[in-house]
Amino acid sequence: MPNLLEGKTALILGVANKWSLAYAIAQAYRREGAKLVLTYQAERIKVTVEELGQSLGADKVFQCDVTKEEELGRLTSELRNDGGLDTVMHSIAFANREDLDRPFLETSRAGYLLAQEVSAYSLVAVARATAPLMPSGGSLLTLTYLGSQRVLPNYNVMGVAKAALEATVRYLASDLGPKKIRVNAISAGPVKTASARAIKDFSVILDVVTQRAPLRRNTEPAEVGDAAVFLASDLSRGVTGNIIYVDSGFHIMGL
Ligand code: 1JT
Repeated sequence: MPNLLEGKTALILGVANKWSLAYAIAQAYRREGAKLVLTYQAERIKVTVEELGQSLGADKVFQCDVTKEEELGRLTSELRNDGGLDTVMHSIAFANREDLDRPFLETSRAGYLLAQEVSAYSLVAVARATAPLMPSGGSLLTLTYLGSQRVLPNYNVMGVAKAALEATVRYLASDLGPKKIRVNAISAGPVKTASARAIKDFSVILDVVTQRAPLRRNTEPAEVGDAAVFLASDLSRGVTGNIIYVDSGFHIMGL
């Protein structure tokens, strides 16, 4: 494999554990020669993420809660002194468990707003905080899921948040294109991450994919990592505002 990200610095938000898609993406970026900067949301996972950073060969690990403007501002200043960025991977989402368990109709105002703030608005906030660190252009990337486009059982408020996130990708791509910053998303097939483990009947979802997806198998985190390498690298220099499906082809099927 050539070193597709040699000389580039990548900021990755959302590595929480070894199963995180962000972890697989970080591994792929590192393999391709990128310098890594990781962030974690709160003190509670500081030690874990610092250890993950060490195992990945990350250069730096910072705290940054994306719902706090002052923490994003601090991240910007710390990274500015460090020589800027070339690519940013946003791998952050949250919804209250009860909103993924009961009918969508029962979603509370607070639960809806929380999912939107953490899962969709945070991309706007991260884009504003990091664009100045990419003065000669760069790539911003996020993760989404088919539940944004179609109704899937239990995805509920996250589906609505991912729909907003995908529209956010397009509006940011339009705003940041003139600055040579590209903005894209990977729509990953379901993967048994820590977030997914808590979802009831998640193994049924995985089984349906193996039966019906064109490739007849589930998505591996490393496949998402490799697609992310493409989108972070100059190979994708003409690609912006796009949602790339890395899902064994599941999204094309009607039944
Ligand atoms: C969150 C969770 C965001 C789980 C997520 C997610 N994006 C994808 N998944 C996995 C998933 C979940 C369901 C599903 C398919 C995939 C949990 C915590 C909050 C953020 O149903 C078809 C429910």
